[in-house]
Amino acid sequence: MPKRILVTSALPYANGPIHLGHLAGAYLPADLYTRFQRLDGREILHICGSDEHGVPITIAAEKEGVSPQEIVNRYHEGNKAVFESFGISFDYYGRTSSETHKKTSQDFFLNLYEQGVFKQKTQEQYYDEEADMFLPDRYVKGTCPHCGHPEAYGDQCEKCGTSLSPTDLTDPVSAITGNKPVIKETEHWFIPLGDYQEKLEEWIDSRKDWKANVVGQCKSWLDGGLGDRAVTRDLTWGVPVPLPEAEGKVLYVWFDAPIGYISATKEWAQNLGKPDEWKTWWQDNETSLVHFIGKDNIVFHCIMFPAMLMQHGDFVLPENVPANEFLNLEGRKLSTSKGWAVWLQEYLEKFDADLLRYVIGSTLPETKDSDFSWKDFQTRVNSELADILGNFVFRTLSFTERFFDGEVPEMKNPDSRDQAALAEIERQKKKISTSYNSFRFREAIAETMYLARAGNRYFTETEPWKTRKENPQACANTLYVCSQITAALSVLFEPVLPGKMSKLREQLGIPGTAGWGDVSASMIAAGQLITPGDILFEKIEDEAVEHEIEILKERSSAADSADNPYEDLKKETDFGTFSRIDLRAGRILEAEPVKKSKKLIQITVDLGFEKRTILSGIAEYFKAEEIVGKSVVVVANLAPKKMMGIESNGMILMGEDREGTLHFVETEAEPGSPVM
Ligand code: B3M
Ligand code: ZN
Repeated sequence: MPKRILVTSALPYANGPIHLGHLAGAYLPADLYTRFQRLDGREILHICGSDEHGVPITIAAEKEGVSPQEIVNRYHEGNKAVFESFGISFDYYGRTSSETHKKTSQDFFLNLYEQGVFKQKTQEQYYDEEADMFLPDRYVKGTCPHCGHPEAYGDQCEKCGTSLSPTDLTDPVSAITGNKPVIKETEHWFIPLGDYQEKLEEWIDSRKDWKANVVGQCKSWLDGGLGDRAVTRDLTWGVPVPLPEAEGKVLYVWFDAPIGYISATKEWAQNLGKPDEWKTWWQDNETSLVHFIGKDNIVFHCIMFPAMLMQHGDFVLPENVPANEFLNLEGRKLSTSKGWAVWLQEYLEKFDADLLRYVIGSTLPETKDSDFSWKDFQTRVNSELADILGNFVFRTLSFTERFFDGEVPEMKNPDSRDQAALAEIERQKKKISTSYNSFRFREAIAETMYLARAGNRYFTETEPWKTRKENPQACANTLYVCSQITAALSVLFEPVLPGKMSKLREQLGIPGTAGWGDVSASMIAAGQLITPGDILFEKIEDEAVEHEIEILKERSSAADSADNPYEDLKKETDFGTFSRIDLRAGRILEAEPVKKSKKLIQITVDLGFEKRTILSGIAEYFKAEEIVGKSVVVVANLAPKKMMGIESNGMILMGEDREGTLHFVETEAEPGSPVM
């Protein structure tokens, strides 16, 4: 057992609010683990904070037309508050725009720089001439070379998960202007990850208790061979590279963000009035460092950051990185831009935090992607929390109140059934501890609920409503045993249901400081006064969850139509009106720009039965000479119209795509053929 545990949860980008996917990936498992270890008397610190740098932030700022600072200020406070309302018990929630962080990450960079680690290289990079900037990472979009997904990002394809570099994309476009980027040279500093390949392999092989999904991803990165990775970017937002020759460059967000764990720990120590205390957590070998993250962050936490830490030398390496897979929503991939998400803030306005902690905790994507659905939410709340746990506690407390004046009765000569039920407490306690210590939180929760189930079954089988008259001591024994189980549950369920269990402990007269070590088969003394109080869990009505599903559907269809970049359909027309338009196939014979016009090209079209002069406003999209020979479709009976002193006789059909780019409507029919 390590002396102390330092838990970190991935620093969420401060570019949007927290949703269920965040919770299932990192924050809830981290909190379950932390709360369990705290209860079990371990020295533990839970660090998190906002990731306020990187392209995700600047893109969000550009979309809204505000500064990156404004974006991060808005979401930092909001996210911090919502985590707290959800009961995520961070010891400190920092932010990477802080001065401490700037200094810590610059010092880290300089340490590696002075050790001669970085390679300085000139690199060809995409550049947007109109926006006048380089296009790192997500600033470039295009087609994924692996799966053909047309909307892959310059750093990753979200469809197939492949990690990319902007120049890997086919048909790249700038995410800012939609322009085709040009290639321009720039200087950057690279960490040669290949140099750490062997050390990393050895280290990962020595991690015996890591999750299979995490080791699998690491292995596939390592098998692919590690290369140089740029740790600087041409951006104006971020931690400035602390070198005079790197004016205008910042640290790559994945270089500075993990260092954010260290800077946040420093700030925590400062606030504590013991500024050096952070060192105990980062530099003492008896610290076990555990990173909770989602699967898309594995490479950074298991390869890049460890390589940085190894090279720096002053810090502990992660003991474990129990990364989770993804949580889907109602059977579909969660997507904030498509409105397919449940925001934590909204949830908390309607339901209790503990319900969601239980439901997500019970379906965590620990080994593979899992699904959250509102129906399942309702079922688990009603038939597990209310019918099993709530019912058991209610039966125990109200029976004690009614027939034993609210006092835990004394147990005398327990029979084998009583003893077996009491024995469940120790047995489950052990099982639950093992599950928590092995990062199997679903199992921990199921084993905890098992104790409530066992309690319920025991209550039903011993029939205290009958023994009350026939055998009062047997009845007393039942209620004694049930009180012990209830008391045990009030601590064993604490990591999952902190709000409800603290209330329950009050009802039982158990001090709030009770810990894992206090859980036993004789946790609550005979004679202890208890108060039944309200039922712990109200059932959730059908309408309530149907309403949530409705909201989800509405929001996603609103996003769909906001997503539709095309004009609405024109009003219906009849066939007669349509058939009066004479469309013909034609071939472009000659084309030349119209003098003094930016837009017009004068085109001679062969219509088979005659040649026509047509003026077309396409000069901004095509060069005159490149359209000669094209087969086109012409509106052949359009009334003549004079432009720039030239008469145009007809119109050439064009398709206009979402970017406003024009494309000819082409036909293979010979010139003169009617188009219908
Ligand atoms: N902000 C990515 C994410 O939110 C990133 C995590 C940083 S952890 C150091 O998924
Ligand atoms: Zn792909």
